[in-house]
Amino acid sequence: MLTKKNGMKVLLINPCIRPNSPKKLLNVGMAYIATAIDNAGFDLEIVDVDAHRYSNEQLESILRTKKFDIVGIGDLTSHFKWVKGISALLKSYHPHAPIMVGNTLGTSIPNLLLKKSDVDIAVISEGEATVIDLLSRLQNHEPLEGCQGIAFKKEGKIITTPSRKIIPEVDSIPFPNYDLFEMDIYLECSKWTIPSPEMLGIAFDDIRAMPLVTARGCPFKCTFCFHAFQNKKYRWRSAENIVAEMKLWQQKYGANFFNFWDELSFYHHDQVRKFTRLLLEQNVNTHFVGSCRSELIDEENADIAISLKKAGCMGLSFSLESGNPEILKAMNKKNTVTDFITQAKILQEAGVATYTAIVLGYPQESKATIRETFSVLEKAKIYPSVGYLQPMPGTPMYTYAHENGYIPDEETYLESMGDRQDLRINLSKHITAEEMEQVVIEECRKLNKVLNINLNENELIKTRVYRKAKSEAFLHSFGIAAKILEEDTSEVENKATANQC
Ligand code: B12
Ligand code: SF4
Repeated sequence: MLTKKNGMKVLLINPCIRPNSPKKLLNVGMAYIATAIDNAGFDLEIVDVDAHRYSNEQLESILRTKKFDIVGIGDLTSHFKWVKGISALLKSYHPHAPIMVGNTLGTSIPNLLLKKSDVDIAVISEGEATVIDLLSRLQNHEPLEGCQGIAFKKEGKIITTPSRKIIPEVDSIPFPNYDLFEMDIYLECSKWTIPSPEMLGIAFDDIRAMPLVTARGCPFKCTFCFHAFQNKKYRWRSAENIVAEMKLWQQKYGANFFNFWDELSFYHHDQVRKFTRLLLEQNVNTHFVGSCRSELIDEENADIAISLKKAGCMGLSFSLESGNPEILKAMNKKNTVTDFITQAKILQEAGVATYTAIVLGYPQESKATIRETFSVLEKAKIYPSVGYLQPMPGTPMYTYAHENGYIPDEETYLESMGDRQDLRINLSKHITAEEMEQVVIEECRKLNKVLNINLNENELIKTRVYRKAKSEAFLHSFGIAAKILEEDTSEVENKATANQC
């Protein structure tokens, strides 16, 4: 019999984004939604494909017999194909249960998603309040037209309701209730999520890392970037609220490392100063990595780098994207190469690791601009996460690619999306795809040598954490990583791919 706390049973399906990865990453966005649903008293069940790595056949047999009144599917835009398949399957077995999808897919292409799949309701942008409003209306048989922040199918038409205001005070959002997920599985794999485990001074197998979202959105509008809080005000949590969450996970799950999964963790000097001061005052004694922009730290406020280090910051990521000023302008990045190099130097001197990403393949890209980007990386002494421009729906670069004939059919393109480390569309007006890939690999090879990173040929682009596992010393100190070496090459390749964000 169906147990109903509040008259409705909600099923959430957490997809697996990278099936070959040893990493199993808690779905924080879904955790916030699940927490809101559970707190509102609805009966909730989560089918966690990522945690269990269910095959499509296993998932089908699980879903066939499940009982629920509404189902929500987790996603990224690059998961369109999968969401389409799962929604068709759900409809075939449960034709009367509405299917909802949120996150970047629901936010960036609500209409296309509703037209081209069996999804019934797209939840747009911030999900907590919208989902509860939606569930209450479904439960009380009230019209969905009154629910702000959704698009839904009705009698063959798509109805989009007015957008919902964002939660003004992010500190008021309850911490995610991770007990709704199988934490043993996630904590066991969490060691794979550390960018530089050798810096920690903790044995690899003892690492218990947790994700934490300290801010929502980003005040910038780079032309290639889309996130679910696009065009919404940038909001960051108070230092007190973040530290309280860190301490809770230390106590509850033995967390000794925090990955800040933000668009932008540190924007203002005061924000960083308050946070680092509080961590030290309260003796939190932990490690974390976060993100910032290249202009956060310069010679005049280099003290920030030192206090970050003292407070347990192991690394900061700040994206260069391109070393060419014209391309940076086209990206609307509002960054300078000089700031990037200065900040890298200051952080490195303070003992904070520096990570960056590059986006190659804008229309202005040429062999010379690619070389320019790599020469900046060499000066900054950072080996990047290399990626190609993968136009994301909802961005100016997607509109450009669509309008200029690079995306003749949107559905086909959406189905082809995946890791940005693979070049799918070449927008460059100056070089062919083959030329671009060739110069990129040559430049990666050179940088690998100059920075003495020791990456294998097959890891030059699909690298990140795994590249650290290549040094003998690293392998000896960290048991599990060593096992990878004994595995066959295809497995090694998968793991390298898996570690690329
Ligand atoms: C963790 C993460 C990942 C993890 C995902 C793990 C997981 N299971 O969640 C991994 C490493 C796998 C990943 C991969 C990629 N990622 Co990523 N990732 C993130 C990151 C850093 C954090 C996500 C998060 O926790 N957000 C915080 C929560 C609170 O926000 P949220 O997820 O948006 O959730 C809210 C709403 O969206 C909504 N919601 C969320 N889920 C659901 C579900 C339902 C049912 C409903 C109704 C509502 C709802 O409610 C939530 C609360 O308000 C974000 C950046 C960011 N800060 O969002 C990028 C981000 C999501 N990733 C991004 C990108 C580009 C990628 C890659 C394509 C990059 C690459 N290397 O190729 C790959 C995908 C590759 C592939 N093969 O498909 C983009 C989004 C692109 C897009 N349009 O989908 C982001 C926004 C970063 C950016 N600014 O570029 N990523
Ligand atoms: S790329 Fe970074 S700085 Fe630019 S809009 Fe996206 S999150 Fe903000």
